[in-house]
Amino acid sequence: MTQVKLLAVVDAFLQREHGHFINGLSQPGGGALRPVVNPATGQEIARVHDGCAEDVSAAMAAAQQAFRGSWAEMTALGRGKLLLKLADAMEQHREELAQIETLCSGKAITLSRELEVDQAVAFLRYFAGWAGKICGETTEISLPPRGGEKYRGFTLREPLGVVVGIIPWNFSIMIAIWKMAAALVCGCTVVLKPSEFTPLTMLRVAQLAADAGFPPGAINVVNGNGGLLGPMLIEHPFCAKVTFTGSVPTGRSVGNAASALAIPVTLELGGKNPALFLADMTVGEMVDGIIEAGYLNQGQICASAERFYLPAEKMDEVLSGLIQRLARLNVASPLDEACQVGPLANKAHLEKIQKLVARAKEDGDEILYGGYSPERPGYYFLPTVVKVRSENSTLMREETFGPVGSFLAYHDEEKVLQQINNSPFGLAASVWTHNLNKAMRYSERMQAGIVWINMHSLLDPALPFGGVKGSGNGREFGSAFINDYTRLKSVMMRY
Ligand code: TXE
Repeated sequence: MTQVKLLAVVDAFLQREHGHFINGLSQPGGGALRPVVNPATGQEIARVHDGCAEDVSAAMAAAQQAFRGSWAEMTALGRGKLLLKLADAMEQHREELAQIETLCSGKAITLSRELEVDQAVAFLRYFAGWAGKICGETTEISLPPRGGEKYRGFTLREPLGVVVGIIPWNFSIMIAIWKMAAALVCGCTVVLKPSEFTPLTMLRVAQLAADAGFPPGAINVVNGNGGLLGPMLIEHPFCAKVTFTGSVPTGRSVGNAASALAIPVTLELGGKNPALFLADMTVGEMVDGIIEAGYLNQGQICASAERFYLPAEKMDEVLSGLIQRLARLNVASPLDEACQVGPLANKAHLEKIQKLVARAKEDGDEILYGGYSPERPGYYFLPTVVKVRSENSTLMREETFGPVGSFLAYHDEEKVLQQINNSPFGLAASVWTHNLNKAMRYSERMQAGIVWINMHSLLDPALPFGGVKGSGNGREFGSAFINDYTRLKSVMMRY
């Protein structure tokens, strides 16, 4: 066991008074104190003041002032350089950020280091590379030149303004960085609203950004109750764009609130992602693939697979191999570097998963492994394997967002593709096979924003990410993000 010792700076940070980060300064605010609970122990580790209307107004005003002033006056390359400086600072504070993240979310420390910090740094550097490359185009104008005059047209890419970014608890740094870096490199400024469960890490990142030279107001963080602050932020007159990642019901309400005011909105919501294994894969390859697709970070990844389709003739052998592998995983404190199964992120989430598994039992699904919390403090739930009765089982339709794989055997690839697409959601999917022809054809037919072939869950900043159907709209990353954070202005001239 290699239990990580908390850094002195982490202890000191937890003991500070926390609230918001507005106009370049840490501002506790005066709202009620909300406890931050370590999901590995159930113990309170810090307290954060809830925001109120005054905090929202102050953050939005600071962001608007920076948008019109210091941030707009900076050159595009200057903005890119600051993003690179923040990336360097996060790298230097890697362990500190990773420890704070693990304490708030229960994420295994190795994942906090590699996914939250290292990946956030990679995304920051990717977006920084767009600085100076976001531009319009010049176009020929076809108006008749009656008196010999000529025309020329061109487009300008203008930043939208103040972007409100609403962040979930599953990747409190990385998802915030996706939204923040994309907005900033386009010339927008941001007000971030972290999840109530993970309010600390972005406060620390915002301070690192200020220390790196970001002007006051470019990056603001307001903490508190999402149901209260969300509408205030979206309806604020300075809000020019909303970008949200989180649950389907909250996302719908955010989408409705923004659309009612004609504010552009990007929604990255959950779903019920499928993974299809074709019969040519070996049992070992299928087991490895299922663990990668469904059980990383206790399944708390929006792109994780929850519906697994296995060839009927191999189903029993694969499930028995999977159960043997899951049984060997190390259930441990997330501060243990050998931890492979940590707690779920919060009590409410644990209770939601417990209810869904209880409903599955009532439905007549077979819980082959797990399905309960081990005897230890904190919000643990064992990796769970469920052989579902049919595609109509609750667990084939409702997102658990947890370590609960639902398995259905199939006999006919054509029919299973129809079952896979018969879902109101479409964030992510994967197909696993050595048959290139099938891999290409099936990936084209699967209804999802991203389809992986022989892999699952891994994202790259160069490849757009976002859902189809009920899983949201808009695309993050690639060049696609530019459309989401800028608008085109046309200029036409006669000479
Ligand atoms: O998510 P919410 P919650 C799933 C997961 C979990 C369930 C509820 O199954 O058990 O959702 O989690 C803010 N206007 N996912 O309640 O509500 C909120 O403060 C504007 C899946 O944490 O989606 C937080 O910052 N904002 C998911 C953010 O929205 C509002 C990731 C997300 O919270 C708001 C997280 C409102 N009316 C949970 N109400 C995924 N698929 O990525 C809340 N918020």
